Amino acid sequence: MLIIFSDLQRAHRHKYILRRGKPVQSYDVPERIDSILSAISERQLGQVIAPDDAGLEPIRAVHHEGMIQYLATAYKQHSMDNENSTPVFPDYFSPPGQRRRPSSFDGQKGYYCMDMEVPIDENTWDTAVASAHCAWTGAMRLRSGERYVYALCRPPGHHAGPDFLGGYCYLNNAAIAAQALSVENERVAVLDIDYHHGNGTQAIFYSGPAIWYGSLHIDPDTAYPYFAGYADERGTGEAQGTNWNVPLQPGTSQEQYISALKSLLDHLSDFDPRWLVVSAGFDTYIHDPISAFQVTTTGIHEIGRCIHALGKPTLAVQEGGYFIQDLGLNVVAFLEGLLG
Ligand code: Q9C
Ligand code: ZN
Repeated sequence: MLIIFSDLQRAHRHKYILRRGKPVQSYDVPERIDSILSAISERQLGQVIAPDDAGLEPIRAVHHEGMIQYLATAYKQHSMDNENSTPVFPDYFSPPGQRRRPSSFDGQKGYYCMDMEVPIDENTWDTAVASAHCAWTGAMRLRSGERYVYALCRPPGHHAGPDFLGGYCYLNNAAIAAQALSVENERVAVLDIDYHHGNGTQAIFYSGPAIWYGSLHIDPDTAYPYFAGYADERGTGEAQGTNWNVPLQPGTSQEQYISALKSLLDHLSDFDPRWLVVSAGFDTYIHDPISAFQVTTTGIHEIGRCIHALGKPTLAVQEGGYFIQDLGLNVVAFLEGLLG
């Protein structure tokens, strides 16, 4: 199988994030990449290639120009009046129903951000773009006949919406790939198996009938991203019925997870997409530091097999997964299942 990875992504390292008002270490550390790459080379899973430079066009297809410009320039604007160059965090947020985009930088920080887990530093823009280009290149390779591609993306993407950042995510890699696959309105399905709901991806495709979004995740009533991911969110207008959320309870067993996955895949098959993009997070893992599911490495392999059975050309895009020691093992277990 073909694997896309950019060394530029290694420079992405949060100095700290804020949790309950305190600076703490992020779970999204660069060592995650080493765990994945060494497992891939040990199992000789396939050739690792660097992404093509696609510029900003494919990013503009899913994110607002204002957010792109904000993200590209935020650190520079911030460090002009901060000599100690801390990362950028917002001080103000836009409340419900008050989505006016201010021209001031202090206002934009909150307008484009949903939480304190997406600090912006001197490397954020370049690494987020490199990550997006990995996913985009994967999409292009599918189009040119590759059957299975894995994009090793970091930072992850599925919490980034059309005009917001959040949950370690800056640019929505999977959405950028899905949009690039949907030329001439070809149907694309995005299946999200990360532990968390992909609120960004849902928001991007919520009114677009050509792109189906389905996700299994921890009930947002109990965990991040809290404000979306509920079962009654089904898409809007022409896209009514193309959004499927399956919230699962803390303690969900492997059997419960696989059986919920199989029913979601039935709906995916009914949509009959030409292409499949998987938002592949492995924070469902039983030992993950932020998971409350009971999925083992064997279960993750089984998830890959179930997706293989759909028989679609598939791009897997890396999202979460924070138990570093077994992350590579889990990625490989999934990809070997996906290959059938
Ligand atoms: N104490 C992804 O997996 N915060 N993002 C968790 C746990 C939310 C994770 C805090 C983390 C978002 C792509
Ligand atoms: Zn996650």
